[in-house]
Amino acid sequence: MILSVVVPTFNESENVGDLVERIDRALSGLRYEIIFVDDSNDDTPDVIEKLAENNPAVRLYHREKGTGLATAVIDGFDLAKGRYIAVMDADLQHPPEILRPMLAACLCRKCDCCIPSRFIPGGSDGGLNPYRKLVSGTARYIGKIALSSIRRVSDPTSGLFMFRRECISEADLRPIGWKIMIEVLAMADYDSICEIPYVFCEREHGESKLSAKVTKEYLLQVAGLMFRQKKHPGVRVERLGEKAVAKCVRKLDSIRTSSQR
Ligand SMILES: Nc1nc2c(ncn2[C@@H]2O[C@H](COP(=O)(O)OP(=O)(O)OP(=O)(O)O)[C@@H](O)[C@H]2O)c(=O)[nH]1
Ligand SMILES: [Mg+2]
Repeated sequence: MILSVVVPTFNESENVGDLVERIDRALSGLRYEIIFVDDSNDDTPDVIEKLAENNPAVRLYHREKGTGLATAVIDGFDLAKGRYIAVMDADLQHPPEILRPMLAACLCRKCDCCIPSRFIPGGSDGGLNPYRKLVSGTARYIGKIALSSIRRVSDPTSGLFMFRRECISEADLRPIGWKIMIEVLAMADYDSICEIPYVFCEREHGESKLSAKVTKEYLLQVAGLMFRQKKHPGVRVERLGEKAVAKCVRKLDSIRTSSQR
């Protein structure tokens, strides 16, 4: 299996159907799985179970006593079987169509990680209001000052990223905070990262789970990582434009087509 998509869910019943349909279309022809790690107290697990009945790629891990987003994502990592693991929110703010370009960029440029970015040409964070932009910009700024391992990446604090599963086989990932990507960037083993542009969308259904507690946990996480982070000397960071990404996708598609002949 080439890819595991880990999706943490908390009361996202209105979004998971569209999400699965769009991921299925985006990854057509590839062997992948979608792992929902769910802490919901509404009918989301029932909706996911129905989706799983019709789609063998869908897996559900429902936790009766949910312990939050961070532990959910790390549980998803433990369950993942793919050569690559992607993490994506369920609320469609991360367009599922970006998964194929992410995988194509990793394979074509031989990169350990792919981090889609709102802040490089072709990207946009139009899905956030001005207040949220300010909060999220400040959080990013603090993180980049404190942690050398995330400084080289333009968008290290979203919940959208992909990496080779082996990169975390020995990583000491601690489930604190909301921003698992910074934990992975600080603690995993990797040599290369590629960034590709993407457009962050607005949440249309369901409610945001963001709270003041999240900000406090983020600051605690950053403080802890200042002491724990690994040194990553000589990491190669490649920034791909839209044309380069399209070329990688064509390459992936052509390899797939010829291997099917
Ligand atoms: N398993 C699990 N998932 C969670 C939990 N809290 C949030 N999530 C999921 O994590 C993802 C991100 O949560 P959001 O509320 O969208 O947070 P956000 O994207 O930072 O905030 P918005 O921009 O306001 O949507 C979504 O898929 C949520 O369903 C939790 O306690 N457990
Ligand atoms: Mg969201």
